[in-house]
Amino acid sequence: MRYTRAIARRPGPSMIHGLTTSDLGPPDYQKALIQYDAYVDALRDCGLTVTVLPPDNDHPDSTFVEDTALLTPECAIMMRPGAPSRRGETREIETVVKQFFQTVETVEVPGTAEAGDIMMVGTHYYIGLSDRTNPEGAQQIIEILQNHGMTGSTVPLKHVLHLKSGVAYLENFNLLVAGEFKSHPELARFTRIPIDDNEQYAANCVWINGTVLVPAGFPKTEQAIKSCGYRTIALDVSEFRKLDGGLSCLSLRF
Ligand code: CIR
Repeated sequence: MRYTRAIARRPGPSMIHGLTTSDLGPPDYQKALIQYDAYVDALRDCGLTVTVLPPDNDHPDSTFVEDTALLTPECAIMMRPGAPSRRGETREIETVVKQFFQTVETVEVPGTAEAGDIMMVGTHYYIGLSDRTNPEGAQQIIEILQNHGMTGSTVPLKHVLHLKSGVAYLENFNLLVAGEFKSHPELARFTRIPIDDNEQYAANCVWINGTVLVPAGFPKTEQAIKSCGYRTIALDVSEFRKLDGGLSCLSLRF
């Protein structure tokens, strides 16, 4: 697996009104922009050609582009976000996705799905059932995947926003796992790298072409990843964490 491209969207000033369950306070927009630019630089450092879209200030959470689409080697699938305030984010992303994909499918009513809930492992996709992704949405995605020669299965979640808030696939069957995923039966086939309970946020890492982006400030997790032989790049994403967002959420990689 080698990624060549990414789509990202710069945050707008309205990000301070983004959805959150955290008690970390509103993000500092200027600081977020500096962190964002370093993130895009890191994507480029991993060999990706990055399309950075201008802010969509009508949608405070629109910088979290990962949730709007699932990009597979065979097709793109536009999501229908479970958060009503995020539904309008997909329209413009779809026009961008169509520049790169011939086949673009869509999750339809009554399905809801956000791709932060979807983890790719080769041609299989694990789909978290969460407050944002419902069984109808997951079923539609599984059928679309099967129509294109891929497979999918569901993973019920209890405590995190999205599946990838708690797990990160690092290829070679290595899976970073936090909290409820340390013993989740659906994930038994992986070599699980457990995350210290004090570093739960660091479960949202991103593997890109052999390098793993890790959030700065979580030394045990970064060391555990290094010990598995990966190069790491630590990035400060404190302002995005205040909105329950992390490294994976900030781009679509394909
Ligand atoms: C939300 O609640 O939808 C945003 N504030 C955060 C989305 C994070 N996305 C992700 O984990 N893939």
